[in-house]
Amino acid sequence: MTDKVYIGFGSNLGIRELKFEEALHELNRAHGIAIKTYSRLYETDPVDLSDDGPKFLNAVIELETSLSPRELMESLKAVEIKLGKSPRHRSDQSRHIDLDLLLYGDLVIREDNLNIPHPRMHKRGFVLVPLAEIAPETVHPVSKLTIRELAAFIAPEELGTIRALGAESNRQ
Ligand code: PH2
Ligand code: MG
Ligand code: MG
Repeated sequence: MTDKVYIGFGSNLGIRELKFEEALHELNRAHGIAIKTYSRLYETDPVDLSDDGPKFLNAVIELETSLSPRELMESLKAVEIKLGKSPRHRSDQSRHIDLDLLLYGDLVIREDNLNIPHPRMHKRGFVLVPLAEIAPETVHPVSKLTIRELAAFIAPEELGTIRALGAESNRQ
């Protein structure tokens, strides 16, 4: 097993909590993957969707893996397909399941079909908030900032739309 790897989970169609359970189950079963921990689920407003879809549940999962980055990507794609994602799915459409490879240790890979760190992760509250819950001191290998530091740049208006499931509502 190698470096720590972080995977972003997202779902805004169907029974979203169930998809998360299924994703954890399938990842644990997959060859060369061991789940170490995962964040709570957060309900978030859709960002940059073209279809005006419902709210997402997002979470981040920490893995250890003996797979190469490319092998891991293939394995994530296979789990997405198994859990109902169309192979023709576009990233601006609502989905039952999305599993994004966010960080693979401190590797930086910029190739046609393989981009690590995930090229938009450092700007997205729905990634940084759950990631900061489980890995606040992890350093983003391009910006060299910690996840906690990156999360501090998220605008308060956006942070206000990100709510951990099971969290007490704010009583004033
Ligand atoms: N994923 C996207 C686009 N927009 N918005 C939220 N809230 N959560 C996501 O996971 C998400 C998104 C592309 O993968
Ligand atoms: Mg995504
Ligand atoms: Mg994706």
